[in-house]
Amino acid sequence: MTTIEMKKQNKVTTLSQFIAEEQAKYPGSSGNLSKIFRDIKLAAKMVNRDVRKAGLVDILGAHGSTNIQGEEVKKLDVIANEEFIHSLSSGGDCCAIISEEEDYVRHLNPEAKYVLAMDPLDGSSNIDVNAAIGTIFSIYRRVSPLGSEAIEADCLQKGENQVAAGYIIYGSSTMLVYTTGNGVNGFTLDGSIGDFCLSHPNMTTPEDGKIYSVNEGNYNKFPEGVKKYIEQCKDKAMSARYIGSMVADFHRNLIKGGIFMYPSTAKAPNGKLRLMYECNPMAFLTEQAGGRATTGSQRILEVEPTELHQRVPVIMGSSNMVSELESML
Ligand code: AHM
Ligand code: MG
Repeated sequence: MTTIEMKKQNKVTTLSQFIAEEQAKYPGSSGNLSKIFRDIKLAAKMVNRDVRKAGLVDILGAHGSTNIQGEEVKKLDVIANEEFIHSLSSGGDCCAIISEEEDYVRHLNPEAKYVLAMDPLDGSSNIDVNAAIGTIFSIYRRVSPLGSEAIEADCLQKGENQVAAGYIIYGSSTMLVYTTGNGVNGFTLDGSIGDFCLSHPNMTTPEDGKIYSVNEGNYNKFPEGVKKYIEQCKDKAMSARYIGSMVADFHRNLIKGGIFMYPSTAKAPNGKLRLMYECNPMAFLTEQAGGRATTGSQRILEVEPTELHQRVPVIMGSSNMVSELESML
């Protein structure tokens, strides 16, 4: 049945309808969070359009600059960053945005009460090879008073303070998956109506899985416990699945069950992935889906951030798998 046919039978719930219904459960709600989702949705559709036509027009490849971590910035990264910032600043419901692609805090409406953290286009090494990529976002309520410029403490909050988090995966279809702390729901973009429709209600991740996702090229530099765990995965003939695009690896494991990790290595003791833009939002989603997320020694959501682009080792996914690895560290 097509979405249009389902709509005729009143079987389709769009993202906006779903959010409005959720908001109605909180009569005193200001609706600002819903408006941020409206802006995220618009930007997601614009990025989706650009990702889909990237091979046809000249927006693939390097931008010619490097971001603050010294990595090459792709053109599409820059475009996605601009599209999200434009949509969220026009909407006026964020007092600040922090982005993996930006060196500093971007101050927006001082009267607004939310801060948004994002990785506008994650997995960028996959852009040129037509593999799945994604956007990751995370929303915090500011701690400083309304009416003034956001301060560092607004932007550097523990993951457990997130009021919402989610991602958009630009894969074989485009999906937006999010949580506001009441479970996880997934919406698929139906191009024929130009809207995200509820396709994966109440997503939960299996307690156990058969997939392990890690860049095994770094194996020799992993901590001994991680090496032992990987050997055990092989002994059990589990499936190794690793695209190198966190959103895509995460999304698959969320649905099928599995463990995703980017552990510390001798060269990078804090791993590669960023706490504010990648680990915290994914950890919130993981826990909301029934899984676990840890650095190996601490729950990700309890890590006290000290800088915007901070990295942490990450192990997340099916709860029994994460606990087992943890016990080996
Ligand atoms: P990016 O934000 O520059 O795209 O880097 C993050 C990506 C993740 O999506 C992915 O899990 C990881 O880097 C892959 O790194 P590696 O190629 O070292 O395995
Ligand atoms: Mg990233």
